[in-house]
Amino acid sequence: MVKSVNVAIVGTGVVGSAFVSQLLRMSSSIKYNVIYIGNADQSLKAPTGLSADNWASALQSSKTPSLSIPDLLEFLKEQSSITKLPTILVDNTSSLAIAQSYPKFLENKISIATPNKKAFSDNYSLWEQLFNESRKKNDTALLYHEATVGAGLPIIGTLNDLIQTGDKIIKIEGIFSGSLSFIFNSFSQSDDIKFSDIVLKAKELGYTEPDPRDDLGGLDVARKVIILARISGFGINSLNDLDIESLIPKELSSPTLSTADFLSQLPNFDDQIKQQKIDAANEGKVLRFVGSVDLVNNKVFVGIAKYDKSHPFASLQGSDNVISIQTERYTNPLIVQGAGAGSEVTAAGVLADTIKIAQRV
Ligand code: NHO
Repeated sequence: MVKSVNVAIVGTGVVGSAFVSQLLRMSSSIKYNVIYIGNADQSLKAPTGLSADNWASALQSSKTPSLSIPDLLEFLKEQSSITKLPTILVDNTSSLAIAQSYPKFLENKISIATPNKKAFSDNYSLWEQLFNESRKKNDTALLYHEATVGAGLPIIGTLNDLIQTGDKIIKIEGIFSGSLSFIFNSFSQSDDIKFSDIVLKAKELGYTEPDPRDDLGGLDVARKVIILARISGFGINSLNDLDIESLIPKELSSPTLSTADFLSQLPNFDDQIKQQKIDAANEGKVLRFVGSVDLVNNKVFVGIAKYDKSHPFASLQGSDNVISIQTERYTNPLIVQGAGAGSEVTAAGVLADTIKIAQRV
């Protein structure tokens, strides 16, 4: 008999759209019944005849508003009991409210695959609810979040495998932001290039968030670092416990400043970061925006660091991510490198998690 699972998808933006298309195009020995697709406005409940080519127009013309979280939970429970099939919720939003409701879905035997960092990098109490021992022992529902760090790169799975096989993590260090990777890789390429010009270029190429301050502030990197630290057993309580070195000049940190005004005033601060670059070059080094977790000294760092030109972080290309994991077994660090941002690779990371769940439930 063919194995079947129910799949409910919330969020159809950059990642969600690529996810739905990849899922509907995939050929598999498991049958994935899409029972719900919704975004912040509309939804399709128990749709039939969906294909990779028609789902977006079907959703756009739907008159069904999206379900509230409690209604979605009830709908999924009802569908599971009618179809007698396991259900997977795919959260492709960045909603904190949805993230906070994961324990409820899991308690009701609904598995989750997600690139949403909120559940794993917010307050530690939510992390504990999701990963405590009793849930691990009784879990009939699974929770996978590989794409919360490094998009589709195998980082979280690798880290979990190392820990579960008894290795001891010593240090994790990496370039975790596609946009900041591009900005610093380009900045180190020439003496004349201005930092503010690269930020503009990164925005034009679609590497940054619509407001580049969301990348420059370092919060996205900090969330990824918290996730890796927690998996490694370093229980950081919240984002407030981290010292994040923001690339937003203090003078431009007012939340009322528009994106356009921020970008037009950023050139006034080019000299500051240029001097940092010159100082690093005088030591034969380049600047990179990194995150690190030092498990020997219980220290976490998010900010600019200097690396020798021969270091793997110095030779990174484009918007790639690189993560180095040093352990008792891997005294020479294990290094994962490749595209760490973008809709297709991120969606593929979420889809790979969905497949793993479908195979295991
Ligand atoms: P969008 O495009 O804003 O889409 C969000 C969708 O969620 C919309 O359809 C919206 O209607 C829906 N939504 C919001 N609230 C909802 C609610 N309460 N109920 C139902 N629907 C709701 O966001 P993205 O870009 O598609 O991102 C989706 C998730 O993936 C976010 O959690 C994001 O953090 C995560 N993610 C995205 C990316 C990316 O490339 N866009 C990456 C990783 C994770 O690898 C990427 C990355 O790290 C990029 C990073 N900026 C970097 O490294 O430079």
